[in-house]
Amino acid sequence: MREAAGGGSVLFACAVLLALLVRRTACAHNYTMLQQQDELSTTYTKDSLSNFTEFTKNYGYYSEEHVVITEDGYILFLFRIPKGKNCNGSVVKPPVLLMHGLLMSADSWLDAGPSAGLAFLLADVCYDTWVGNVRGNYYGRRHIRLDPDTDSEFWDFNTEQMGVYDLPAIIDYILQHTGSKDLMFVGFSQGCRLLFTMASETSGNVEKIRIAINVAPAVRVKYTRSISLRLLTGFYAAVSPILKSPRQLEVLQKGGLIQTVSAFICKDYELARTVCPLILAIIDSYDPGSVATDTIRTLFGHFPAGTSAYAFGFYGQGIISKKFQKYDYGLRKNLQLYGNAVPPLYNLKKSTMPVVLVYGNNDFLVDPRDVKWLSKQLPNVLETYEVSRATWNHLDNNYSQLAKRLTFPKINQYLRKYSNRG
Ligand SMILES: *[C@@H]1O[C@H](CO)[C@@H](O)[C@H](O)[C@H]1NC(C)=O
Ligand SMILES: *[C@@H]1O[C@H](CO)[C@@H](O)[C@H](O)[C@H]1NC(C)=O
Ligand SMILES: *[C@@H]1O[C@H](CO)[C@@H](O)[C@H](O)[C@H]1NC(C)=O
Ligand SMILES: CC(=O)N[C@H]1CO[C@H](CO)[C@@H](O)[C@@H]1O
Repeated sequence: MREAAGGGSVLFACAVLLALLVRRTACAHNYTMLQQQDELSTTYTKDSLSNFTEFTKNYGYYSEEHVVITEDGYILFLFRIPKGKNCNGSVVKPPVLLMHGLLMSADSWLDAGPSAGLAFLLADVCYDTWVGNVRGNYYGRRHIRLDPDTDSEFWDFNTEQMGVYDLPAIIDYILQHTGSKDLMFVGFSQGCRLLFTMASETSGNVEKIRIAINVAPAVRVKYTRSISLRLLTGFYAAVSPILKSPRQLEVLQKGGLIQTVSAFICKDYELARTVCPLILAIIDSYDPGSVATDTIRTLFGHFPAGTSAYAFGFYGQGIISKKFQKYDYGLRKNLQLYGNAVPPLYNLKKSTMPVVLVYGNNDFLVDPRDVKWLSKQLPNVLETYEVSRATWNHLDNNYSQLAKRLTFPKINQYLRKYSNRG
């Protein structure tokens, strides 16, 4: 298993070396041009250094910061764009909640900019757009009692706690604040996993979801094709029981080695155009020309956004078990907790809200076969929609310039239909 982490690091180191090489070659090739562009194209983009509210302000959008405290004491930032800059009419009801993916944050809904970032797009067609965060990323790194830098207990969570505590707290906050009795949910990847976990493990919450749109839902991950993700999450699944200190338990955080180096390399226009798509391709599959170079320069300022070793390793467990089941704590604690040696399955039949599933054929993280399986388990699926681009992959959902044409219309179609305006 040491080799597994080694594999990830070796790939990453290769990408870094390649980056430096391309940079040198490019320099030799047209030094004058680079010199002219250097000022603008090699510094960090303004957006990559911006937090959510600053980012929206960079484009003339007004947004708000809210704070949600979960039942178990985690303090999470929740953002809201109450009305987009280009919305002329009145705001559509009920509110819409966006939940980000693994190792991401609310910022991932902005990174593609106002012409492709879903938070901008939705706000511009007049949805009251709320954007959540989960415990462990840089907007969820506080607790009423625990210190993430010194208390290991802070990091003692996986996606189950995010689904059981974070998501219901966020939903209740929005409903209370707006006086609405329900909301419309749009999740990406892990965001969808939290929704189905909440439905399975809590009661009284499904009723608060008028419709749930799930883009590349990471629920069962039996067929995940990404080698690097398989290796890395498998590694964490194996070693997490022996990790102790907060420094070991917080993984891939903002300001950590991987994020800092990626952001440093990819801020450079030339490298963002040539090498950084390959870094993304190591994680996902290759879809050339889909993600704009400036988006790449920006997104590594916000990705990876950090989580706990257990939450990360939980995906590894899922890849190994090939099931959507609860966390495997090992024989002794499983018996104590579940009364069974093997963790029980999550109950997908309890997800009775209307559901739309959206997936890409070339997604190496969330495989189409797993999405089709999910579609068969759920009791109330309205549509399972394949994005009409053969090379559409996982990260395109969040970063592609083509999202406005390829996924947004489908999302908007259902949100319209289920909104009060209809
Ligand atoms: C280098 O860039 C300059 C400025 O953009 C351009 O005028 C010139 O043609 C380029 N030279 C080569 C060899 O590409
Ligand atoms: C975002 O930046 C603004 C302005 O610098 C600051 O006031 C605010 O506290 C920041 N918010 C978060 C969540 O970091
Ligand atoms: C806003 O108004 C303009 C001009 O009337 C129109 O073209 C545009 O589609 C409207 N935007 C929305 C989001 O309704
Ligand atoms: C910021 C960003 O690019 N968000 C994308 C996240 O995923 C949705 C669903 O596909 C896209 O439409 C958004 O553009």
